[in-house]
Amino acid sequence: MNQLRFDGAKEIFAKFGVDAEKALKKLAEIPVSVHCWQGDDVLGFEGAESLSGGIQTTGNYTGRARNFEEVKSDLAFCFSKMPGKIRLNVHACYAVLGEDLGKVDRDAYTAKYFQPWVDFAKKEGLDGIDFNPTFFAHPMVKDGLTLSSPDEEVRKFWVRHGKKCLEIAAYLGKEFGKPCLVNIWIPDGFKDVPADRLTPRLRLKQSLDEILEGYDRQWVIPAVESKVFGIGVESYTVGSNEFYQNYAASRGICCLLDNGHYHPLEYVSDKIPALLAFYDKVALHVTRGVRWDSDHVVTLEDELKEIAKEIVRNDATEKVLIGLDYFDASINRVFAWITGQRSMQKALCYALLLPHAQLKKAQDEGNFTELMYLQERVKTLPFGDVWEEYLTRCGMNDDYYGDVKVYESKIMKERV
Ligand code: RNT
Ligand code: ZN
Repeated sequence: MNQLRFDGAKEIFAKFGVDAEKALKKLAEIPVSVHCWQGDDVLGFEGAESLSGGIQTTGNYTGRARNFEEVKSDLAFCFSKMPGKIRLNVHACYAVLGEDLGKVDRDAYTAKYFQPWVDFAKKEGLDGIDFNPTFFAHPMVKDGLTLSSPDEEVRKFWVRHGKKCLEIAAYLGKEFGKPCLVNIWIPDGFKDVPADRLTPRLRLKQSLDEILEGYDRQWVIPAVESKVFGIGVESYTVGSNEFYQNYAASRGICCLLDNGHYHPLEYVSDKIPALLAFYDKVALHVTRGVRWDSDHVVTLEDELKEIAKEIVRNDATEKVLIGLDYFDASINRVFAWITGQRSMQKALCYALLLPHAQLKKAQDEGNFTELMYLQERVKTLPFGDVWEEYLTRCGMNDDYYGDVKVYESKIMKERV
């Protein structure tokens, strides 16, 4: 049945000059970095009881993972339902500290605390690990500031943390033989109108320079993630878009675009090609902001398709590093994890099946009537049949809801 539908779909796509077989091959090669922080509401393993830094999970659904074992169990379940090439994105606050819990602080973290993650990722056959320093949910965040703090003790603590994370990342990169993306996001900013907008930025610039001194260029790809505002940090953000784009360009590092971090009518799909004109790598945090940076689960909506199109039609699948960043506690957390990853894959599948050459030709020849015709025409081509065939080839199918419910009742409901 599936096969028949796929054969039919293949013929239809071929009429538009698109090779569905080729698309499926390509889809299986594009890595998506899955964030480790969806299953436990971004709390990590250091004993944090709440989140801070202007970000928030809302909801109280049963089954939050409470420790490394539970996170691993949930992730392993999710990986069995996530098609395609997967990397794992680990935050420093997920250090597996063992006996050192409470004794070793973030400015002294080393690779050994992440070895259990390496072992897990290898066992799961993942493509590699990406890494993130954690500049939030910690007593050394003073007055909401970290790397831009006027308090030298605070600023230096976070610089040490950043440097340690780059060392850990070099280890992770080497372990998998693939460079490790290290994303720097800090919560620094002010709730109300600041008296000085420049000096905190100059301090951030200095801190970043100190962190990046002598990092391993072979195995580490540093990135900086900007933002407009956060909860309780509404009036001023030190790490703004302009600040980081200029910083990254002048230092030869990478920008990370989180599509929840811009004004509602600014689109990351438009920013990707703007940056590709200047950078050889662009990193993404794919999320779904609803009215604010709410980090709703990624679903297959227009902007996600637009983002995927920019990656595919600019032949940038190796230049754009795709990572996921959402956290929803109001629905089953493993369902959320799987659904977001599948949505990203679906969007890429959709984009890989579009007749980009024809569309581009119409644009370049000024045939805007034909362009609109084609753009509308391809929207209803049987992409779902190709997606289902992809899942079949990955040993999966689209009926994952039932399995999630079984996992929930057997494993997650016990966590009270
Ligand atoms: C916050 C940023 C950041 C975090 C993660 C947990 O607004 O998006 O990327 O979500 O580091
Ligand atoms: Zn993000």
